[in-house]
Amino acid sequence: MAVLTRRNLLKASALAGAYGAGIGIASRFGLAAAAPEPLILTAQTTEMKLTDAGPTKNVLSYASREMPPTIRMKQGEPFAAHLINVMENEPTTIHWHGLRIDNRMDGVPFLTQPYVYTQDSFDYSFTPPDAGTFWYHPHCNTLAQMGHGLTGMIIVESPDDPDFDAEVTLNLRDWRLGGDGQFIAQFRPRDAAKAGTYGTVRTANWQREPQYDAPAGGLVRLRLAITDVTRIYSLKVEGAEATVIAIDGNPVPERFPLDLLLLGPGQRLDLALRMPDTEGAVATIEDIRGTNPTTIARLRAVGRSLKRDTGDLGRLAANPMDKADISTAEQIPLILSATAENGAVDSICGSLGYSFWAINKAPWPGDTPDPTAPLAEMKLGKSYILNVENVTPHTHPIHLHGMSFTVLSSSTRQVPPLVSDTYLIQPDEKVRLALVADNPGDWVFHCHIIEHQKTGMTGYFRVV
Ligand SMILES: [Cu+2]
Repeated sequence: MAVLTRRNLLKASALAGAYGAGIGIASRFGLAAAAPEPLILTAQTTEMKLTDAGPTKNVLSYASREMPPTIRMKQGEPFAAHLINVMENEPTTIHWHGLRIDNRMDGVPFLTQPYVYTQDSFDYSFTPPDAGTFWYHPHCNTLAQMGHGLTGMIIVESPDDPDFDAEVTLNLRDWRLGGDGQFIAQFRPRDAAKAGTYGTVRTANWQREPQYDAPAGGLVRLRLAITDVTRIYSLKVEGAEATVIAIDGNPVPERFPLDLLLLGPGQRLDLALRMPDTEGAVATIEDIRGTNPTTIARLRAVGRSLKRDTGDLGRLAANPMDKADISTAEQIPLILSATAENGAVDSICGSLGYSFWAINKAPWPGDTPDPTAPLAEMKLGKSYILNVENVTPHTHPIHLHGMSFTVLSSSTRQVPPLVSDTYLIQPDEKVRLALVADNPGDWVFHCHIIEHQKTGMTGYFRVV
């Protein structure tokens, strides 16, 4: 848990003044629009039955004895949330993962806002420019707070969304629990220096292998988010035809049948699932990565077949985004490496106490008022190509805040031109990601395996 000192508190309140004065950026994403009634999100300690061993204590959520709510927003319409922090000795923030919103709403302590201390609150208000499947989580003491429960899903609706017969949302995550159902140490340093520390109990929507009913022969929009701090999934559906329609909130250029798709922490997947015709038939969603294939959830066909056809589904509209000008784009090299240099700096937002990773040889010292210099300064409106190279023997879901990129090419495989905020980069892979620097502010770029993020694999871009 974060260590609070008087000195840190004073620093934070001084910063609060600086942020309160405003950065003076009028966002084209419509921060000035009238804010609606805010959704109240109360970060709190609760308990929850996650295993057969009885209720797990010290679970964190934004609701009592429930998982964080799935938040529904409308594309292009203002949204507001009032975060109240009643967790004990836990400063927090909310980051809206994948939403290209005003920098002051991005939820990164010190960089974009002061942290929200216990008994304090913060008002978030923004207009989501993109439709799709997104999620939200704290960006302060992230491993502990996300590990204990603070990960929720966001659905941004578009009036142009095609018609489905049902929608199922799955928040996929693990828990580090002992045999008594209580939390054990959130990480092991030797694992943080490798793939990360895995949970012991796997859940979908905080349940083990939940089953949902859906109309037989109907089309289900299945929205998945990997909100775990560590686990990479290889997804497969048995017993139903599953078509990939969107990845990371953005429609895929061409739909394709789901077959062993790898998705890392932070990533989302939208599937069009055509349910079996026979009442009672079950479709199974599985993770087949590693040696033990696991059932994630099941969908059971109910009623007489609707006899729908996936081919009848209208297309998802592309999200509004400027296309990068490749001919004039400036190249930014970004090398993801392991490093043992530099110690971790103690931080009010939690430090794991180790430095194992770096971007361009600079390990992030932690969420502090004095982070390292930006990885690069970008000019507002200009095009850039991020040349990301993974020289580690591990896979990293590298995530950019505030802006979407388009995948141009990979050194190791054929990649479709996906629009995304997260790229799962394999060992020895080089990938080119193109973007227009269209959103001013300081935007974090980090690995979403939270132990990697918190032990060095973090940096930021400054767009001015
Ligand atoms: Cu990583």
